[in-house]
Amino acid sequence: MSGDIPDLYIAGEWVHSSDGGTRKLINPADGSVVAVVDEATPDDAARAVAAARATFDEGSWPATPVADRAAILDRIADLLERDKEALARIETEDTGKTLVESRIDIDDVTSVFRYYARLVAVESDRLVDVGDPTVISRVVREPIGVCVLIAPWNYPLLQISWKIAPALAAGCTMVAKPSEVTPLSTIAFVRLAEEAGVPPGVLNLVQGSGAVLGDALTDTPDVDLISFTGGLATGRRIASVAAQHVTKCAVELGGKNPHIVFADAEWESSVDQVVTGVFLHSGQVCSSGTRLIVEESIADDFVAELAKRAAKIKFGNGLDPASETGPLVSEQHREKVEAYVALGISEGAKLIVGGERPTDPAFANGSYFPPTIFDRCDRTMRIVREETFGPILTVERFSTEAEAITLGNDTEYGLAAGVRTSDAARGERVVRALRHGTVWLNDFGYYTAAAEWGGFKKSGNGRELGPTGLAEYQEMKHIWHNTSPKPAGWFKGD
Ligand code: TXE
Repeated sequence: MSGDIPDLYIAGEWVHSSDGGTRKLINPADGSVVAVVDEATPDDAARAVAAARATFDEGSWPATPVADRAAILDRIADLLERDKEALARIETEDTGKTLVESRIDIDDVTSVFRYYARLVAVESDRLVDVGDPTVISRVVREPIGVCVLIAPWNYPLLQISWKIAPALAAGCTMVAKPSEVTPLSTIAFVRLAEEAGVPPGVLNLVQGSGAVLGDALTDTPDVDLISFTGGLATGRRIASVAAQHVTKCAVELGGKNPHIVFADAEWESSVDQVVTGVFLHSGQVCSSGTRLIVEESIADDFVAELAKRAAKIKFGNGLDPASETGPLVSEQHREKVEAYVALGISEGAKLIVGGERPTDPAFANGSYFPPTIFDRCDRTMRIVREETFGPILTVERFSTEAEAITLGNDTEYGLAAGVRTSDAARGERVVRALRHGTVWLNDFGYYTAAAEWGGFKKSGNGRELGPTGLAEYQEMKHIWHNTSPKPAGWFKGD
């Protein structure tokens, strides 16, 4: 990772970029250079796809006994535990998130490998009774083939592990492409996977600009599945390229997530979780609770309390244990967030806290932006409709349950939502009425490897995690075995 050690992994070999290209990675906490990594060319990407194809078609991985594949996943999990501190530090320096968050991420990554090691080992074929005792009919699962796995910058190792773990468990081969902004933890991970015994050609790695490498990775008949997490515009483009080859394409495209608070909700946990739900990782979370929808009768007091707490959040270098949240991922991203703040003001939303980059010289070299709250918002505003991916909370108010549901569903996205009420029956009604892939009732932000994750509407299609997250990487094959063949008797031949 210094320019001397190669960072691309193709057909079991660590190699430099074929044109010698590199990229400098910047620590968003202080503007320092964290590393210089190889930047793949389209040719490198095409070679990686070819390696994955040849390994799938000619190699032994797809037919490797499930128990052996599961053992490799478990070994990867062991190595993740061994290297947790080093990986967490890499993640913090690359993304800016606090070390505490990075450690949680690495634990979650480990749990995903453990989960799929267990799940794949207990999966069984399905026998189907066709009503003829001479026929054995069964549905078996087979690996889908060559997978291209494209991840974003906000949870780099976590999000690519939701793809790599089930793909390996299923017996697929793959090309992983982390975000060019934060590839370091994925490079370190692939070295662990190699050490754990993943055979050459099964897991290939290229990094670099998606715009440059995209076509080589996606516009090809050699790929059987593309799994993408990132922005809506990129997801649309990849899905349309995939459609030309009828390549299966699973996309997770973010959200604009409502957090609905009824007047009877428990006060302390509601205030605390609304703040955490939107300002954790400086709002750079696809399931961030960025739209507060609060009952009119408590709205003034509730928002005043949120503003007080938001103003006290300590942001700073993620390596400093005193920091509660880190900088935004890059200067470019900070400019995007600032543009949304300006837009909110011009749309007539009432800025009540934050909104301006810090003037303290201690933050001069980093991409810091404070927790920001806009009150008096309505759903016609772009600040309420678009994913800002920054520490911005918008506040809308409602008077009836029906209105809360209408507001909560009035978004083109549908990834996640929160509902807070002490009335269990109402909670269940509202949860069922919301069209979002995950809904938390009196909680926010939690997930587990064993439960599906993904979105309704423009938040994407397909699911990661849980049994469905493994099924995405499998084809179902129906085998009809007649143990006592006889003529069909359809055509008489006379
Ligand atoms: O995402 P991109 P960006 C949202 C968030 C953010 C916006 C853009 O609102 O501001 O998306 O972020 C690769 N073919 N989310 O620019 O461009 C790219 O290299 C193939 C939501 O980072 O979508 C990277 O690896 N790949 C989100 C990945 O796609 C291409 C998390 C994501 O990049 C490509 C992050 C192409 N043509 C941002 N173009 C979430 N859903 O969690 C780019 N890429």
